[in-house]
Amino acid sequence: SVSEAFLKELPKCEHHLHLEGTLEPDLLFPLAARNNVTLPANFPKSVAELNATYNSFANLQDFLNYYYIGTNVLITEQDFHDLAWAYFTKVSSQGLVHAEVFYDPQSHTERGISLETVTKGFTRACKRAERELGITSRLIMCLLRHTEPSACLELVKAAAPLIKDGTIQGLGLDSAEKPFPPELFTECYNEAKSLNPDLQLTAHAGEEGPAQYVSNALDLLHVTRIDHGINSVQDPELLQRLARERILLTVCPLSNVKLQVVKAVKELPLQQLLDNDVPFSLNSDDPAYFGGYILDNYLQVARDFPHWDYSTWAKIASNAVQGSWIDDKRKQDI
Ligand code: ES4
Ligand code: ZN
Repeated sequence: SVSEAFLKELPKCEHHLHLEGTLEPDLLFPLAARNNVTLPANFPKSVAELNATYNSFANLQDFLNYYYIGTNVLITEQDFHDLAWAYFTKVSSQGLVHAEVFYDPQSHTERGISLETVTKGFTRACKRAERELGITSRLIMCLLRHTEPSACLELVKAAAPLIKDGTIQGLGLDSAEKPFPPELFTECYNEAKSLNPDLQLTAHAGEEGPAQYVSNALDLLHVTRIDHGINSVQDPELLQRLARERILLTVCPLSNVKLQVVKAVKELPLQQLLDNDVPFSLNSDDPAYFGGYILDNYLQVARDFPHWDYSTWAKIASNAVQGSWIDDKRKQDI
């Protein structure tokens, strides 16, 4: 087993982090008050009550119901900046050097908050993180798969200027996985990629959904990365393909336990991925909801896979760097 100090110092990259999922309960209530946002009558009334609620999600949908209520307290550009900045300052002390972060524009535009307001706030925090903390980042816009594909296509079209000018550097697909398979969004992905060939593509697949969703995301959306992807182990041929094509799986250990995808981190097929040479990174998903940021995820995996030595951890960290959407110079520097 390796030391906590080693894991803390290990240069880490985050590839699966929903910025809206960094909204801590102790920021949610003050923001609701400041912005005059009325929370639902049956919503927990205190930070303690909310934390207790967050400790017992039944599944992905149960979590998402709270997550979307939480997003409603974010209103101004400053709110979005402050949220992301709080995240960057927190993980700066956990050895994080690079973050590729998701956001869900539709959860804001449907409330009358403009795409520009949200994107400007988050982008300002990303630039500040590079300047003041040395953390590089990429901004990934996600489509909400529980909404109509036509609504997602509208978002892509509205985001065209931001995709063309590189403000948005990646496209993702999130929210309730089943019964919304990747192929519903083929046109959205094609359209987005046609706006800027440098746009990077990823999609949530194989968290609650089957290995077939992973294959379809690769074949039909042409993604080069898979978020979660752990159900890929149901299909040995898919595992070989992931290894051959160097498709990174962005695994989220604490999330998988909190959403009852697995009973414990030690049940995750991480050894199987290593044995098959499938690259994966360890990530926090929605840290304010799942009880841990990037280092907490590394530490829990180390506790549940105590036989992994320094070279195994160096391999995991190196795969995370290699799978990042950064140029070779930045990879070297990390
Ligand atoms: C998410 Cl864990 C997870 N899965 C799918 N969509 C999401 N949005 C925020 N967290
Ligand atoms: Zn996610």
